[in-house]
Amino acid sequence: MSRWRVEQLHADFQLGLKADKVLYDSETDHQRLVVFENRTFGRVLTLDSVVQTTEKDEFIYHEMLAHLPILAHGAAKKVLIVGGGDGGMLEEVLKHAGVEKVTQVEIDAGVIDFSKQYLPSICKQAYDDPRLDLVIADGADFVANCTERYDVAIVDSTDPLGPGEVLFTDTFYGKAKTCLAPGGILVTQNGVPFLQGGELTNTMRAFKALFADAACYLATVPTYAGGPMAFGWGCDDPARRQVDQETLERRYEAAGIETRYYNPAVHRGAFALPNYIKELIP
Ligand code: AG3
Repeated sequence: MSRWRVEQLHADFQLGLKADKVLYDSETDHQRLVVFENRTFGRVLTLDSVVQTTEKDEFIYHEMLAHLPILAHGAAKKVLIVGGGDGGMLEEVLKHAGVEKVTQVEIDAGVIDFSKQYLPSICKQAYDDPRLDLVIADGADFVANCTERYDVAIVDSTDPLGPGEVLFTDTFYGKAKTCLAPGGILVTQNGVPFLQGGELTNTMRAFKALFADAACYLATVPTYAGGPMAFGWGCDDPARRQVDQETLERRYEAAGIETRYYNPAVHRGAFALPNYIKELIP
């Protein structure tokens, strides 16, 4: 028998997904983890009743947070992922042969073990890749003590509730910046601005104080309902955001990756912001 699962994220707005079959429902040390099957979206992962990813639309979010900064950088060898236990981000990042090392810092080992078993179509064989250095730790502690320098750092977090909250603070962003190599790029998940405008405002205020170039870009992910999702962009080299389409096309071709959302025209266009979102940026 199918039942509706309702996301409990916004005070005035709910997302309901039919659960044709619940495959898993349990508490880890950090959060409640559920996976259910939905006819349209495939397997759906929720943490504390908030949709994190689904088999059918995960490509949009993961491609836009992985390929966009890596191709904008042009020579990324070391990548840091904070969060992302489902492995979808890792899998996209590892598609780049030029990436020599990926450090992934995930607070919840339970999500990783679980994803290997229940979401293999999302993480594929990513966790077996020898380029991966997997660290089970709090992302905030990790960036505060990190001695390596990364070309691209991706914050693939939950929303700022529960374990993900610290990943939205000015302190965290400041420490994350210290993990970047010169000209390195920091990208972050910043929620759906129509419903979570304060999140974007706060992050953009922090980024403007920290980086020579602070911006955000957008992508529409069906199960992150309420309009496009915003991703933060911070970099001390403003040229990285201005790379022209022809150069991006060349890099994309050379990378030899297949994508279903990302392409260089979408990359450039993603930085065009509607006025209601511009107004949220200090
Ligand atoms: N993390 C971002 C989920 C955000 C959902 N929030 C929302 N709808 N505002 C996804 C993790 C996937 N690796």
